[in-house]
Amino acid sequence: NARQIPSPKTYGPLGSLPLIDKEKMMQSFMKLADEYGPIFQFQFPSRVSTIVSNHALVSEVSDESRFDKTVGPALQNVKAFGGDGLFTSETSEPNWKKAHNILLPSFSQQAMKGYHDKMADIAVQLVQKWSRLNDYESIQVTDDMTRLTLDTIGLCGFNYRFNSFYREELHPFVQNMVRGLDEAMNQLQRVGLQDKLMLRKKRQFQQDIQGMFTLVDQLIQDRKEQGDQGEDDLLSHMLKGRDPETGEKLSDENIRFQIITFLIAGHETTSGLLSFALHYLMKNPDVLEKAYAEVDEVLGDSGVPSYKQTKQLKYVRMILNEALRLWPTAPAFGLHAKEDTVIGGDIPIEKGQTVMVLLPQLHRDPTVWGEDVEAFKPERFEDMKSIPQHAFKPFGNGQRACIGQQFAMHEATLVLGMLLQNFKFIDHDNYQLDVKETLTLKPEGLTMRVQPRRSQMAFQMTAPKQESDQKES
Ligand code: FDE
Repeated sequence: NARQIPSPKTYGPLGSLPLIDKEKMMQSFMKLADEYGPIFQFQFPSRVSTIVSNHALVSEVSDESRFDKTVGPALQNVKAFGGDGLFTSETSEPNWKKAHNILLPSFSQQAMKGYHDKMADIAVQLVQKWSRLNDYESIQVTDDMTRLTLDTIGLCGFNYRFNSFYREELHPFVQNMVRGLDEAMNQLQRVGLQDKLMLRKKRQFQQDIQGMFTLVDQLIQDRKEQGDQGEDDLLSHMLKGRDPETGEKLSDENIRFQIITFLIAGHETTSGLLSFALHYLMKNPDVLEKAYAEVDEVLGDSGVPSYKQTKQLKYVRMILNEALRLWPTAPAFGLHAKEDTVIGGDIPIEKGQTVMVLLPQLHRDPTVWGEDVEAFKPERFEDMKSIPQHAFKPFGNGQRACIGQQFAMHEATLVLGMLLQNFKFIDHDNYQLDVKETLTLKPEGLTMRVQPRRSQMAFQMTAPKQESDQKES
């Protein structure tokens, strides 16, 4: 006997749209999941979305023999500038597997050693900026985190300096990207004719896309002209790499899409993660105390953390994981059934039918996390093996999971470690969490103040310790 999937009520051609806050779609879906259960169908004006959000059902749809990633409506719109880059291509598009094979080694744990000094270079810029603030000046947290993560992926990926800490305004590329992503999301909520009438938005969208292409094509062009200078970054890997399966290289057009993809995927998500972590640290003094203790023990006054020291910041990583549990900054992903199948024992899913995994709700499943799901407790991640498979998926699923996971976690651990090493965090106006949704999530309007924790900034002690580490071993 097939079970009917619960579905909120509809309002004619608007479907169920009037039930949700259009600015906060994910958070509205979380409330609907509380009301309608771990699987429900949401009627948009021109499509229906099936949303799954508990551990049992997500375990089933994570089975790659039955489900594969789908480039859902939001990603379809992003395809206008992400093209067949890794994020916005179907698994069946030839360039997905090819680029995946070529790029996998560039994101291995081994590769992180190579990026570490560049990550530290940008992190030092952040610490210097904060250390020069006056007591009464407050920090726009998400803006500075966005400067940091954009500059990091730019430098590690393409040896390009956005120099975001030297500008008030966002870099023009970021303006293009933010507006482009915003438009891609807004297109989702417009009803047919309404969308067609948005001529000025469409023109702006085209201009933004052109702006992104121009910068990136220039980067590729410059690198080709200047030839191989021994760079060891994503761009050089993409230009030189051959798919071990087919022997083929990536085309210039595809490299353009990959670069844009890494810039998008690699910075909003990681900056949101760092921002949420800072918020929760300020609201949880016990956690903050433990974090300071770890950082003082592992790093002390020893200057910019080495790769090895960064790996030792175990509690800092647990804090980041707990932040990703409550607010996974890439909050949802889409899958489709490869054949007719059944989930939850009696819910038929037809071949090609899509489901959306709603991560913030999955990460609040009381059968996994207990009744205190809203509490910020990094100790949940003390032993990663104790977390059931498919209960925690901030980096997505299977072969289509985030290729940048190690990169993001290494970067975020290093940065949070350095901020803890150097600053007292002050929640000066008792910030109340307001989660803003674009393609990603971030704590809207979060500000903080800082005071130095030591008389000598740790970063003034010059170069990272990389060298001495190597001598020791
Ligand atoms: C991916 C990803 C994902 C999945 C999605 C879907 O499925 O649709 C997710 C969930 C994610 N990712 C998440 C995240 C978070 C964070 C923090 C990050 N992420 C970060 C990063 C960085 C970088 C560079 C990246 N990221 C990248 C990426 C890519 C390329 C992708 C696609 C893959 C494939 O192949 O598909 C992703 N990422 Fe991430």
